[in-house]
Amino acid sequence: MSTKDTGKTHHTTATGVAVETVKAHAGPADITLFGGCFCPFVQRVWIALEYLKIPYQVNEVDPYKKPADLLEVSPKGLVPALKLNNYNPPRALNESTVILDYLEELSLQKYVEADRHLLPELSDIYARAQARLQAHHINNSLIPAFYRYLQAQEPEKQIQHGKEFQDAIEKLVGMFEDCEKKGLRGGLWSTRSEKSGELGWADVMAAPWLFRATNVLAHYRGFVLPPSTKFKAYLDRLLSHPDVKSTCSTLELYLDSYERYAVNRPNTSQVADAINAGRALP
Ligand SMILES: N[C@@H](CCC(=O)N[C@@H](CS)C(=O)NCC(=O)O)C(=O)O
Repeated sequence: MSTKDTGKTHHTTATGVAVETVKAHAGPADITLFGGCFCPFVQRVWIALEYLKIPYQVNEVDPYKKPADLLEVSPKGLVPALKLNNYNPPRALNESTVILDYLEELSLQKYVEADRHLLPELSDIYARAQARLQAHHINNSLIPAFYRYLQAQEPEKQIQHGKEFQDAIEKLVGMFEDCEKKGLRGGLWSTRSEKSGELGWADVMAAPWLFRATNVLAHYRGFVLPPSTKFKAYLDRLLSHPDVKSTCSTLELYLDSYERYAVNRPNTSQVADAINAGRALP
């Protein structure tokens, strides 16, 4: 599929349900989230903040303009970043996966009453390791395959990378099924969580790209999700989860924001450059 470059670019303010969430978190809090509404790395942190019920303030910034307050908390000028205002002077944190670790630990230490966790109980170290293994696969295979597929311009490359992305989803499904068979806590995949709406580590890690597969990849690459009905049911549960939905903007925002990737426009982003150069993602 070839896409015409109409010059659309990323949005800088959230739309739809996500605007309400931004408004609800406009006041000062111990944690400031530096985020951009289109960014999937931001969305995973945002979902975690909502789910773990950790108080935060949102500061919507344009990571391509690299404002000084963003560079203060994120050396490469990437979002997401956190400013921890309860320290004097305030402290900073960046890298979505490291931020997720921090938030999970913060929920165990400080927001105990919410009793919400993304990883299995501390005592089940094998189940925790499995959740991390799933996250490793998401970060090292599924996410790079998503961008390779979206940025590929030649039809044969699109087919090749589309297949890689599909295979990465199927491998994740295999990992979920394996954990379920072993009776390990595995987030929304397991039937146990169907009713309780318990989000897991891998759910939060992958949700933003699975969501963008249903809109951005479907639109620009004609992507069709794996035919497994169990996966479809899982995805429906994931994308309709209140803490995922509350961070989602409207379709137009994603289609506009990802045109740059779909036409592989030069100087799109550090992520796009890394994919084009065959380097690891920033
Ligand atoms: N490894 C980083 C990646 C974050 C990232 O690439 N964010 C993009 C927005 S989706 C960004 O800030 N891009 C700015 C740029 O490319 O200069 C993480 O996991 O937090």
